[in-house]
Amino acid sequence: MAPAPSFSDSDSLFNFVVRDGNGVKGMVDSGITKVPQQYVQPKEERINKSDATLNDNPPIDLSKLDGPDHDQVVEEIVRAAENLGFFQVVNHGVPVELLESLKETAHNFFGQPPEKKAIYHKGSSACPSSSPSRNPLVKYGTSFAPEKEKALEWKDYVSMTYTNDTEALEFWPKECKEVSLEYLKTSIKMVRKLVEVLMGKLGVTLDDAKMNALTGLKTVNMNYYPACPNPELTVGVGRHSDLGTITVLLQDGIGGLYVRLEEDINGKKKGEWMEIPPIPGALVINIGDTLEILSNGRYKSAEHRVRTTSTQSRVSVPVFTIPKRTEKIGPLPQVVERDGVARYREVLFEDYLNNFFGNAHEGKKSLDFARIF
Ligand SMILES: O=C(O)CCC(=O)C(=O)O
Ligand SMILES: [Fe+2]
Repeated sequence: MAPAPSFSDSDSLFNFVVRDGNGVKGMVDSGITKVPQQYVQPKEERINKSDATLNDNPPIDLSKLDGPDHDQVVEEIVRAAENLGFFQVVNHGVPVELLESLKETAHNFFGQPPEKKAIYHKGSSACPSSSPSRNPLVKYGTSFAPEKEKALEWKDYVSMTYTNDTEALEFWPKECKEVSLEYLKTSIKMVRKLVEVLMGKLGVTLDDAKMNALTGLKTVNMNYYPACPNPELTVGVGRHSDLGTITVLLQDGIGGLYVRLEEDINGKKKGEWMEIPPIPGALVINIGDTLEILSNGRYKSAEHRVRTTSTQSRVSVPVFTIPKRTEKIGPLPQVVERDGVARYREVLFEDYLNNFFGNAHEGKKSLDFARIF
């Protein structure tokens, strides 16, 4: 790995952090005392803690789906998906001890020397994109779309795609493969239940093949947000919605995840930001663009973002469930018939995916790709 450059010019910083795979973590460890210009967000994107309210909705107890309160829990899930697109769940079937191991594992993974992580970084000198040994299922990186962004995001990540258990255990980093796989498998069970509930409310029953098509691409990410010398100038993740069907998110106890209200709800105004507070043992669920499109806009893909902190490094571990690339996604016919109008066109999911990853984060603009104006 190259020695830490002075960061006196923007190319040397970009090369060090992005190209050579040192990440934000490597830059922080090199001893910077203030945030480099490339990370300074335009004023309108900075996060002011005092501008947000707290989302104090209690978490939804998913074990009650199997008991006499089933209908009430279904209502809670549906209402949250329609209003905010974000909610928290407990008794979700993912062992609580596993959640603790995942957070610890994420810290350990990112705490490794850069050269251990850079082998998973496409195009770095440690792993040229032409290399035949390049790992097909794992990607380590920093920010979201560094080549396209006006300001970089203060985040490193490792992304692990699931094909089957054997390949996960063969290709995923040995430091995190076991816990990540167990997390993915237990989370997917919950996702299926949630999708069933949400589709059921739309009058749609999905057979196994359709459920697999809508959740066929599964990824576990570990996000690492190093402590930041100027949190008021940066973002951990900029405003975006997730592209898939449902995201399951484990956040640690630090906080800093915000969701934007798309409509006035319970005395709170459209456009306001709400913090989703950490709740020990709970998981955060959010609706992605795919479910918004399928439901013809009834379920909200929530715009969200993450702040950084000056004192501690934050980790989060999302599981993304995403349609298969070959799937065509559009509003479900039953819903369009009822609504009398289709608000989105049908798109090949591969095209949606390429558009999503080909652009910097910009709120819910990703949905414009499918929106009928
Ligand atoms: O770190 C978080 O809390 C959220 C991360 C996120 O939004 C994402 O990875 O898509
Ligand atoms: Fe997200």
